[in-house]
Formats: sequence, structure tokens, C-alpha cells
Amino acid sequence: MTTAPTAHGPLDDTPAPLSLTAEQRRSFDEDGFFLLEDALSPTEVAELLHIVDERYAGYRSARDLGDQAFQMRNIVALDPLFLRLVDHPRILPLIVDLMGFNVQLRTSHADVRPPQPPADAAAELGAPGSFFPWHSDAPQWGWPRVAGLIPFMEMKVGYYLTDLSTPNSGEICVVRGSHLSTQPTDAEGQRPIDAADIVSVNVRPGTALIWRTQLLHALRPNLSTQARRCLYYGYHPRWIRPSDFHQQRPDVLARCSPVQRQLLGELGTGQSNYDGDDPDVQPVSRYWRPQDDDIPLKAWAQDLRQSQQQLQEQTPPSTS
Ligand SMILES: O=C(O)CCC(=O)C(=O)O
Repeated sequence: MTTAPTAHGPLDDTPAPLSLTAEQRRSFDEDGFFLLEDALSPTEVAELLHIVDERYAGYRSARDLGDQAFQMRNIVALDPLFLRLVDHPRILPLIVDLMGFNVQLRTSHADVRPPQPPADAAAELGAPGSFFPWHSDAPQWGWPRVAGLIPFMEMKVGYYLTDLSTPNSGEICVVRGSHLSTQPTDAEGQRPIDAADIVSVNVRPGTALIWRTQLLHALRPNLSTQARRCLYYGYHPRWIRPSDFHQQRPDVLARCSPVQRQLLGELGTGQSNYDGDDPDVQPVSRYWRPQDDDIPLKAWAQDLRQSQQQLQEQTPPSTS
């Protein structure tokens, strides 16, 4: 069986996971995704929906959007509530387990998909020319490939804020295991996809999808009566450049914790010592060679692991 490269870090020295279960590990490696129900509480969902709706209403009237689907990018800079999700306590340990601590945000977006006309259901799911064709996320001209496959370059967390439990409510569909395929297309641009591998993410509000963005994905039309609203946060290693921003605004950074600043692409002392101590002769980027204060997520993960170990040591063994 083909196996998927998983972590960005020393492979022979992988520490115990902070939160990832063996089944989540298996799913992420073999299927390319897993679901986490109740990742967000009903209160969080309600608060986030409020912000999405407020922002969307503003853009809808200012830009005369009508009922077309709309995406807001770099939402971490739009509202402190969106920023808070970048290091959500239920999700951050999973990100560190899956990608390591040398990571940052690549993108954050909110997607609003109002109800669509029934005609949008006529085309085959993800067909070329349909409203949302099959694709995997990639920069212009694609990722470099290794033996035809896309290496593990980034992951996304999708947060679903509206009820998607009914088919054709605008749910995302992923092709299970497609990160382990060369993803060929035929002369018409069709992708030979086995219907048995298509997983429709029909979930309740508050569910998170944790997935490799190499996975082929498409959307089913939203034939429900309410707009589908969801959020996506993409993470990648710090030595790649983000897609939504060069640098976040000072007022956004001012409200960040050190870990959030790392995730928004900032450096610690590397800010004033970006090229190292010998910049004329041996410049070295602190993104390429971070020091610990550039990546507070490293200490955060160590502290969490330590407190988990202490708790385990203090817990009396079960007598049953
Ligand atoms: O779920 C959606 O609306 C779009 C998801 C998507 O294509 C992406 O995040 O790359």
C-alpha cells in the first residue's frame, strides 16, 4: 500500500501525540481527512455566524452581490472572533501532531453559498464547467510532485456553521485517498473518480473537517432554503509563503498572543535579526532557521505535553 508522508519534522524522533488518536492518524494518512464533531460549541457557532452574516450583508449591498456565492479571505484580520480560531484549543494540538510546530497560516476564509437554482444539480458532481469542479488546492502551476504525487504541503480545517446533514445543502465532497493518486484527467478534463470513494461531508453545525488539501474536492449544490456558511483555515510550514497576506496589519498583530503571532507569519527576535549575526557574509533567514523565540508553538507543545504527562502520573491506575 502507498503511504502518505505526514509530518514536517524529524521522523525518527516523533513525540507522543498531544491529542491525535490512532484512528485519526490512520484516517488522515490513508483517507486524507477526518471529522471532529462538536469542535465548536453552539455559542461559538452562533457568534461566528453573527460575524459572517454581518460582514456578508455589508459586502452584499456594497458590491451588489445578489445571490452569488461569496468568499471573504484573510478573515483573521476582519474580526477578533475569526482570529481566535487560528489557535483554537481543540484544534491546535491536532495541527501540531499532524504538521509539527514550525507552521503558520496560509489562508483563512469564510464562504457563503446562498440557495442555488435546482438546475445546478443537473450537472455531474464536480464536472468541468459545473459550478464547482473537482480540484485540489495548489499555487499557480501546482505543487512540485514526487513520483507523480503531491507531497504533504498543507492542511486545512473546515468549520461548518450551518446544518449540512441533508444531501444537497452545499456540502463539500472529498475523494477518499486521492492524495495518494496522481489525479489524472482525460482529454475532456474529466477526472476518473470511483463513486465509491466520494465522501459527502453531511455534518451538523460545529463539526470540523481536518484534511489534506491535496484531496480532490468539489461541492454539491445548495438546494436548501438557507445560505451555507463555513470557515476554512489552512496551515503550512513557515518556509512557504502565505497566500492571503505578506504581513498582517499592526492593529491585528497587536491583539495577538505570541503563538498567534507565529501563526500569522511573524518572527520573535528574528524580526530585528532576520538575516542572522553575519548578514553580509552568511545571511540566514529566520524562517529557514528559526530560533525558539520565533516559534513559541514549540514551547507551547512541550508545556502541554509535560502537563499531560504530569496528569497521567498523578492519576491513580484503574482498579477494574
Ligand atoms: O467548502 C467550500 O465552500 C470550498 C472549499 C474549498 O474549495 C477550499 O477550501 O479549498
